[in-house]
Amino acid sequence: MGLFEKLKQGLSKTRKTLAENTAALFSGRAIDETLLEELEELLIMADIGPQAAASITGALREKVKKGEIPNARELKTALKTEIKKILKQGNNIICAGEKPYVVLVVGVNGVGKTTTIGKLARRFTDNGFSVTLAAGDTFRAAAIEQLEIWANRAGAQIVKHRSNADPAAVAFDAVASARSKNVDAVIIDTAGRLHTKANLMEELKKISRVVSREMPSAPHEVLLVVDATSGQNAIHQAKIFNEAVGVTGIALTKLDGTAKGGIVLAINKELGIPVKLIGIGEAVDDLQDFNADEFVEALFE
Ligand SMILES: Nc1nc2c(ncn2[C@@H]2O[C@H](COP(=O)(O)OP(=O)(O)OP(=O)(O)O)[C@@H](O)[C@H]2O)c(=O)[nH]1
Ligand SMILES: [Mg+2]
Repeated sequence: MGLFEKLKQGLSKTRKTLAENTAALFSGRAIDETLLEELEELLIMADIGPQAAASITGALREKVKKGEIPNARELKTALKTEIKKILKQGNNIICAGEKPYVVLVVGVNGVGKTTTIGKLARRFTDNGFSVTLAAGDTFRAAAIEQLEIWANRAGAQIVKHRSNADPAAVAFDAVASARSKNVDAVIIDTAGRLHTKANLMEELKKISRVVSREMPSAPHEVLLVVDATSGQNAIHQAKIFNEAVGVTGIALTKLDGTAKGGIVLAINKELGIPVKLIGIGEAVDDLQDFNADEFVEALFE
């Protein structure tokens, strides 16, 4: 299966709601205010968020007024164009610059941080880069074991301490070890934490601080992992993690399990943080770079 087919399959639930409902909406009806209102509702149901939905339908309304959208087919094209305008294309995550390239991975419980790290590590090693994983989730012994399994799968090294150790110390050691061995990338796993727990957010700040003590330019990427099925709560999470550690990109996971993949737009519109990676399954190759054009095409095809 090609990558685009895989993306389409992963997005099938969102696609079903969006494509089928818009098809029904667009077929043979006059493009009037009622239709635009129904469209706005439909976009909100796909979790595109009220702000993005209003801005999209607002832009379409203007075009309709100017006579630029003569028929339903043109409306679909115009809708895709407006969605693409909202989606920010971030840079892809690649190992570049001073070694090692340090990625700090954060997020609430169970969103897919460790899985995403495993997939990303594998992608790096497949491209010929060496990788060190930092077992910064010291909260549970099982978390360290889970990361070890992914390290083996990806051909990456792992730096770990015993459970309950200070995660900042693990991260520091991983970066120091990678520097001394000239390793290309370090990916730091962290324990899932509720964004509402201030002390746990402080712990994240400390990890970031300690890493930059060892390497001033690091972390080069702070990746917030967000579960696409969490809906509008994702916006709230992103806001608070961003305030704490300065999120540079979002990995949106479990897009294969939700009918509400529109959350990508809400995140872009309301926070301006680019979605860089998307997870469309549990397997090692179910990770893709986010590509705005492809994403929109896959949603409506
Ligand atoms: N369907 C699907 N499942 C995923 C995806 N990414 C992760 N998962 C699953 O989500 C579950 C949790 O994944 P983890 O990687 O352990 O999540 P985590 O954020 O590290 O969890 P904690 O460390 O406990 O906070 C696992 O069963 C994964 O297989 C995805 O893109 N699609
Ligand atoms: Mg984990």
